[in-house]
Amino acid sequence: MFVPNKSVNWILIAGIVGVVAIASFWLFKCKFCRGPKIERTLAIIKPDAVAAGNSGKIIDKIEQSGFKIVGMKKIDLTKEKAEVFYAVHKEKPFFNDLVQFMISGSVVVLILEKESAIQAWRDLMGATDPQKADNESLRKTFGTDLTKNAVHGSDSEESAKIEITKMFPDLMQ
Ligand code: FUP
Repeated sequence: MFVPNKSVNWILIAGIVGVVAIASFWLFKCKFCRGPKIERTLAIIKPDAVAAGNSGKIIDKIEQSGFKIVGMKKIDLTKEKAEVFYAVHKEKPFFNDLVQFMISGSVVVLILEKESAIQAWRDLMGATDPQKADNESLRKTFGTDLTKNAVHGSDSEESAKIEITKMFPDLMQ
């Protein structure tokens, strides 16, 4: 609202600019200045790695990399459970082979916790295809091919929540 007196106009403008500047600063601060967030992710040591006796070495790597193991159990997935777990890939040509592989032996499922755990665990796993994964990664070290790739990890906050609930239904999150 402008009033005839010019100096009052300037005071008004300065006030508005000030309020906008302070609001922008706090918005920016909220979005960009927050430290990394403590997250939980679901990890699976797949049947190839368990059968090869590599689960201990993988758990060692997990602990050396600063993850806290919040939950861990060795289980045999049923066909139904594996199908539900990988339902997002239902239409893919590799779906049946993937499900068969996941029920071919025991798996170790873990809940891992750390700052930015979802990305940190995916970095430690390496690329889906062990041939293309970084040298130090778990998939490069323990995986064989696109299906027998040793480990699984959630790919987002949303899927981490869903996957943790699927594998640890009794856990309060
Ligand atoms: P990732 O998130 O790295 O586990 O990879 P994707 O979500 O793309 O794939 C899920 C799983 O499907 C992988 F672990 C392995 C399997 N897969 C195959 O078996 N064949 C393929 O061609 C692609 C993926």
